[in-house]
Amino acid sequence: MRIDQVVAFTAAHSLEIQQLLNCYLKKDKNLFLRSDIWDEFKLFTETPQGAVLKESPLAEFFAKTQEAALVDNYLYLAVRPRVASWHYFQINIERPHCEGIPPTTYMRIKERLVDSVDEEWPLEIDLGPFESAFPKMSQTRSIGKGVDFLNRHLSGRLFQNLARGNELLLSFLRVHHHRDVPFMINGNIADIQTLRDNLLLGMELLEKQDLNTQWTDIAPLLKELGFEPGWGRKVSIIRDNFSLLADILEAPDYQSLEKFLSSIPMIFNIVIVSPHGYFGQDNVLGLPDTGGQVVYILDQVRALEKEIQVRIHEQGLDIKPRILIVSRLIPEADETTCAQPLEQVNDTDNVHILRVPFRDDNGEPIPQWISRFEVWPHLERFAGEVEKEILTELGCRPDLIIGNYSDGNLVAYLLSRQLKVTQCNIAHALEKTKYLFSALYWQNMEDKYHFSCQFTADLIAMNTADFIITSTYQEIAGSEHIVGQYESYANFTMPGLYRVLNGIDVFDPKFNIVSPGADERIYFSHQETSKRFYELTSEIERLVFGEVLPESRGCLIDQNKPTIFTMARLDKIKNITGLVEWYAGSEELQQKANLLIIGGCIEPDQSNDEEEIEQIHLMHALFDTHQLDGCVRWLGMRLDKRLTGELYRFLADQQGVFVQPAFFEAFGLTVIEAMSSGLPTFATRYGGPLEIIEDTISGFHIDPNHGAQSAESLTDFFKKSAIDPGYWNEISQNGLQRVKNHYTWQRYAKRLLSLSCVYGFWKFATNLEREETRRYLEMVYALRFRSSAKSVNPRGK
Ligand code: UDP
Ligand code: LCN
Repeated sequence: MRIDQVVAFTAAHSLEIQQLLNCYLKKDKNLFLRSDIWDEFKLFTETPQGAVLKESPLAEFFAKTQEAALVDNYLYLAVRPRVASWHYFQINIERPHCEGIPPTTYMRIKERLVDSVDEEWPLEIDLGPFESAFPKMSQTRSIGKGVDFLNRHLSGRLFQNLARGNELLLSFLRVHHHRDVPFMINGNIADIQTLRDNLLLGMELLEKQDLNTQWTDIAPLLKELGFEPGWGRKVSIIRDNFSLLADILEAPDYQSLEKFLSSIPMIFNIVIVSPHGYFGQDNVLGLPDTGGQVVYILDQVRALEKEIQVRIHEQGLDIKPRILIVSRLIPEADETTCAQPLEQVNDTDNVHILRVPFRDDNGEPIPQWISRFEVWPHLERFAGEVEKEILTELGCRPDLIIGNYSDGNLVAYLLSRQLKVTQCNIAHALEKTKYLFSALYWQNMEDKYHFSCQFTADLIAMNTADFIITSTYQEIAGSEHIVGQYESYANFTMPGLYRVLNGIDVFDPKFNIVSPGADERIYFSHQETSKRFYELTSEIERLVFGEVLPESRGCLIDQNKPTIFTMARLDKIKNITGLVEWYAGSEELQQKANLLIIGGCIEPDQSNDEEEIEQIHLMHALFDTHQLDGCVRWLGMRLDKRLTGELYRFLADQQGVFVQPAFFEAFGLTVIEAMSSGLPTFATRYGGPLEIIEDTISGFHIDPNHGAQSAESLTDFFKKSAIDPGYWNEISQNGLQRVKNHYTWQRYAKRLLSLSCVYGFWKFATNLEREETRRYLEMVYALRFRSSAKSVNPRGK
């Protein structure tokens, strides 16, 4: 898109453009979304006056406009010519002329739509100036591959001045120890020359040994040369690491640097913070605020523990790694274990859930569950108590702190700041892009959602994190027409609160895509019959085809039809009621398949979550209005994980499908669970599934805003499968393969641990440089976050 051409074209066709802009004026709206803008533009180009605009530079300009505001005879446009690149313009309607404006002006215009007062000096939070000296990537295809860039940059920068780079590496090797036992090098290596010389002597010494000789057998000799444990458990590994370091000291390259850094023993104790919801191993999934994040973390810790154990073994160390998942202790925890202060995680050696309560003003534990939107006033006190608990539990500082979701990331920030430990963030789902105009109209939503706290917490935590991992690219920077979740924090305004400029830069090398997997012991192909949990079949038959149960509604009369299956928490955004509506609206689809829903509960009074209660009522109303009791089965219960896994396969046996109809899904674990069980999957095109599924190859994208179309694509699929029996299988196999190639926990754990080592070194190397940003954000925390958090009136009071 060439802006000069747009400007010239506007000047040359002012009459037609004036007519186009009048179409927007006639809409009697002052804020337009991308689809509104583009639909109107297309309509106009179908008219005789508008035809000239059809193939013009203006067409691309309008196609790339994400948002527009109409104020005082001006159309203001936020244009996104490519991923993560924004430009702002104004066009005068009476005398069409297009000119660029700074982001501040655009935001000021938007503020006027909300507050009629035009505030000249609102609080502006701008991180741009702090970051200007920091290395940033420039190509959109590099986004999410921060560590590759960082390694290249680091090796280049550190060794521009080879002597300084080597000194830095030497001092880094000195800091490693575990409970006062030194690793890597000792005082016998006082300078870089000695390190070089002794590496050579060490290699000579190792040449003479059998490759399988153990560290312990040669430790005294190597110690004398200045080498401590950590180089490897046997001669072959030690030799590789010695020569790797010798190469780096001589002529560094980024691949060797990453490999070497990843081999240094740095990570033994990890703290994973996930305060809200019910964090437990049983009976929690599907409860309000309790879903994929819990599944993710429980699978993540198993994979991480295993990988750390492998690494420690290879490093020749005898250390038992420890992982603590820190969550909230909920005294009134019903049939869950959330009232237990410490719980071991199943199938792990040394992973525990450590629960710490939220407290009221008198210091008493708050007994009941608190919505994730209302946790804010409790987090600072919670972090203080957690700090003490983890130090007692571990007996030392952790080596890495991983935050989860906005609240966990804020607590991870507070802990990392106190303990001086590497901070990693995982968003899971940022709320900002889930709700339309959530920043601009925050005041209207404040009572319910408290976004003033949440977005401030996000800004602080994402800028203090040493690194951030995301499940997909689109989570960071979106796609051609969809704004990324992180990208949406770059420039935004919350009128009356603050304006944000350069809130986050998605070109920052701190971003890395590390996608999760699905537990392979539970979610595997329906064709792997020897592994199947057939003992659960009769229970599944009862659940799917049985009589009405106290926790169910509807009975499937024709049991020969395949099943359309969906499972999610009953949040509005999951749009399960939407799917029921599409199904109810298509006679043809009803003839082809039944519908099975797992989510929420059947009785509204069993829920304490407003949104869930609303959805329960809506679901009953849909059953009543469309008389769905004979073809839709709704199970309002929480199934154990094995049962869920076998259920996906049971439905695949009958050539069913899985549907994920959410208005927005950050990643979508159910999508990869279903695909890895062999169920062809139809999932929303808004969010992670857009990237997980290759449309029409390994599944299908559906548009939650176009229900009839989605129902039609489901109907087509069943029709096509009936004509061509190989079709169902083709999609099923491609889905399975897709997950196998891209979404596994083993790959995840290896990657995350390597990243932790590289960013640990990066933090060490650049610690002072980010001090200014940190101090600035401390001010934002103290002056802005705290007062917003105080204004939340939590149910705990
Ligand atoms: N889940 C479940 N029972 C339910 C609802 C969900 O077991 O009633 C599980 C599901 O198998 C998946 C997770 O909860 O592992 C939901 O994760 P997803 O990423 O799909 O959505 P989230 O709930 O995190 O938004
Ligand atoms: C939260 C979500 O909303 C899902 O989209 C993710 O799959 C889940 O967390 C795990 O990251």
